Amino acid sequence: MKKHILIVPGDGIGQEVTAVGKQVLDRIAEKFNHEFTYDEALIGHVAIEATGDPLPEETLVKMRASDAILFGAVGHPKYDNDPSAKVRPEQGLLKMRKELGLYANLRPIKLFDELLEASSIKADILRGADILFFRELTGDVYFGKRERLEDGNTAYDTMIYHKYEVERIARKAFEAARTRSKKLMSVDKANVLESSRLWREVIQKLAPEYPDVEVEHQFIDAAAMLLIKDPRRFDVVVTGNLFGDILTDEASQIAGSMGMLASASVGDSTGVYEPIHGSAHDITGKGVANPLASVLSAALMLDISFGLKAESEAIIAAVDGVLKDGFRTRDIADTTTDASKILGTDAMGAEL
Ligand code: GGG
Repeated sequence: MKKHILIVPGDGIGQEVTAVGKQVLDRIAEKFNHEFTYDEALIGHVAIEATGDPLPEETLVKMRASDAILFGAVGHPKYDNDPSAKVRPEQGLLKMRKELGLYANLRPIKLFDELLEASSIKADILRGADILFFRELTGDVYFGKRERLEDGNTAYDTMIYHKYEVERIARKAFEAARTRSKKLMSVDKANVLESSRLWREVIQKLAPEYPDVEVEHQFIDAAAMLLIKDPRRFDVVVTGNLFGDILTDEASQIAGSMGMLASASVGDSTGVYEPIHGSAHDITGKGVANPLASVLSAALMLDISFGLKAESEAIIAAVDGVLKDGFRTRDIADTTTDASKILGTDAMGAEL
């Protein structure tokens, strides 16, 4: 199979982990006799530095021309302490999602058995947890009107959802639930927010079209609590952009570390595959970042965008293999880890 993949490392550790993700794609191409060609493009802080724009037009053109995108992360600490900055790395990420119509962000919470002890949650309530989040990606406060009033002391963000936006992601989640345990949890804040009442109404109206799927509604606060208390109660979860952003970071602790969680953003055009973690400037350049989320994102790409199931499974098996062999990056190491098996980014990539 011939495919053209755009590599968009972005900022911070995005550069380091995406390099490993690409190496793994190369190994798969060689092993399974595929031809993957690559191009590279800028986004985020590195793009602002080079062009003044967090998502330059040239990057968008390359994105549209590719079969899939392996993405790293965006962000830079200098903007965190400068609330007045008008141009920010994250704007590149949001514009990319909007321009490419990437409305569904799939975040599988896969717990490798070897990492049961690395999790912040007790192993006995965790064993067997397997969750697939659908985070809506093109609506919510991320895209609603926002403003700081002239007095400088008042600000607002608008949480906005349209029926069609809820419907299209809900359909994806219902379809996924059909292939799994036939249970769908929808998370909202319908006791307070009007946009959540619309969200719930749309899900309830769709439910009769999927009579084989049992639907449960949870408020975001209750869902956040249940996720820690009883993670096995969750299977397929559909939620909005903001709640999904927060809830999946929480869920990363089930998998042992943010460094283990891959994601796929899909919708109207080219799919984007990226770790859920950000640019992590505190560890950038130290060579210690966990590359496995990028590697597992490459596996999602092969499965979802190219339909290469065996190749995707080969990557997951390789990750499982290195963990079984005792290798860890420092984020997933614990007191029982053999110090000689705590690897840096590149060394972990080389073991795969
Ligand atoms: N790879 C994910 C990433 O770069 N995250 C940084 C970020 O700004 N995330 C906000 C979001 O995902 O909405």
